[in-house]
Amino acid sequence: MKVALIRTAIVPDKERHLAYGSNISPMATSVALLGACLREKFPEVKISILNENWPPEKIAKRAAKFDLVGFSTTYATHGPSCEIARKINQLNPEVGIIFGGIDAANKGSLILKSHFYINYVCGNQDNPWGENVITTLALSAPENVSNIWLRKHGKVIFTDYNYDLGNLPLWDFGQFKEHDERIQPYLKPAGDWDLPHHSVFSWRGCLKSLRRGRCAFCTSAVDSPNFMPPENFWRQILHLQENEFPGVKMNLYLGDNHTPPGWVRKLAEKMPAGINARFRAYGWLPEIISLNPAQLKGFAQDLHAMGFYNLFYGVESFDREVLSSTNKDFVSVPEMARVITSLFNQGGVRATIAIIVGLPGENEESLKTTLASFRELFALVPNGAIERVYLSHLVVLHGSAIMENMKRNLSLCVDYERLTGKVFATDDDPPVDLLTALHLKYFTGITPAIANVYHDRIVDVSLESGIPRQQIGGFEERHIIDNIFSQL
Ligand code: B12
Ligand code: SF4
Repeated sequence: MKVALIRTAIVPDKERHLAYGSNISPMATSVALLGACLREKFPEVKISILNENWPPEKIAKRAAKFDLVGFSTTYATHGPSCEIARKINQLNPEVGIIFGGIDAANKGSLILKSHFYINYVCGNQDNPWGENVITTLALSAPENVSNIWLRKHGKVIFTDYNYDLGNLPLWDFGQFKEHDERIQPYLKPAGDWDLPHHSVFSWRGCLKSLRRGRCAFCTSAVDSPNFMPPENFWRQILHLQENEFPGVKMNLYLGDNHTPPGWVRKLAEKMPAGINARFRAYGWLPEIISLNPAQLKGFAQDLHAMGFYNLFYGVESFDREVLSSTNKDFVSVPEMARVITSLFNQGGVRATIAIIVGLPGENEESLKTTLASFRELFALVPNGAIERVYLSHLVVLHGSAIMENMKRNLSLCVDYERLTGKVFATDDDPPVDLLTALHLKYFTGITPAIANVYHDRIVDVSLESGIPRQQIGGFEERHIIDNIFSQL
């Protein structure tokens, strides 16, 4: 058995700013981990992680020589992944092809119904996880594999799931093609935001979603929390240090949906000697503001002790009504400023502020509120406490409540069909710019022109406040395409 894995690359787009000095993706943890799971269970299986930066034809040609090919995708790489998968199938119809990752997990059934050359999709919204899937699929009959979508007697079905994070093997990037070349830029000193970091994780789930429900744009809350034993987390960090970054201070991205203070305490207690790493991570503001000053100080000290230098806050909007229609809690600017200042002064932890333009209910007034509050926030916190702005326009994703609301709007569906010739409800690869425009038309009071003006103003406030341009960016940090909207 020979297995190839690939994390498909996004198509380069000069307009899109990701908030780093480079838009090149580092080697991806999803496929590194899946490769390690295969290696641990079946040392005899030949595993290769293909280089996503090769031309699609080369990827397809190489992949066609394997028995099983696993694609790790996001919404931005679904289309190109399907295209490569189709070519692989043309070259060798015997290859089994599986799609995985949160985007695929949110539309497993649609993918199999739309693309005959894709055989399986891993996971669903609650359990997108692939460790068991890839290992069992590599060596057993698909019907015995849990947590996948597959075709049976002409029907698409889903099998069930169970997994414990305590069982993970140690992983690294050793199975990636052109490994040495790809790791090279990370082996010399670089600024904190020059290169996108390699990611690690310590738990799965989202407490915000459990306690208050999902944010309306979310596709990746994963309801059941599953924590890694803290000792295992640190063992993994030491493993990366010894195998990938010897003698180098690692700059890592803790990809956990957020980092609860109680969990930070547990990680800090178990941190071993000899860790040479810095981390950025996500924070959930409504939880952090509920800490009293002594607890906040303890949180800042724990973060500092572990080398956490930046917390990312999904603020998204400063307007109460927009937040409420997005199912997010309102946090006042002074409260936000208090937390950011205290973590900065007591632990040297800086902040990333995320803002999304064009959420449900957005209008010019709400954008004015966001802009004014954002400016006020900068005025209230010490210089340097905010070091990055993650600005995006709304991207409507499969699996989100926003997408479901849009599917229920008949006029919107008619517009969609008129412009694409496809049925919205069954399209696994809807054009993101069209969805953004349709959402603006039916669920907000703004046009792309207004959204783009406020986008530019938010960039300007950030620049005036001392944030370098390369530290301003986001999911789709670019102007919304106006001409689609004018056809609606
Ligand atoms: C770290 C990270 C990044 C880093 C990537 C660093 C790296 N190369 O590793 C950077 C900053 C570069 C990045 C960039 C982007 N990212 Co990102 N990123 C994340 C983040 C925070 C963690 C991902 C991670 O490493 N998790 C740990 C691994 C082990 O888990 P995993 O990826 O989920 O994989 C597991 C399962 O999903 C499954 N699985 C995954 N792939 C496969 C494949 C197969 C075959 C199988 C069987 C299973 C399987 O098995 C794995 C193990 O259980 C997630 C949010 C999150 N918390 O998940 C967003 C996230 C994945 N990113 C997202 C997006 C959209 C992007 C961008 C497209 C943004 C943009 N517009 O440009 C780019 C695209 C990059 C690309 N090449 O595709 C979205 C995807 C949303 C969606 N529905 O598609 C997420 C979910 C954020 C969000 N909340 O919306 N990202
Ligand atoms: S967007 Fe983030 S905080 Fe909101 S439900 Fe999803 S994972 Fe949780």
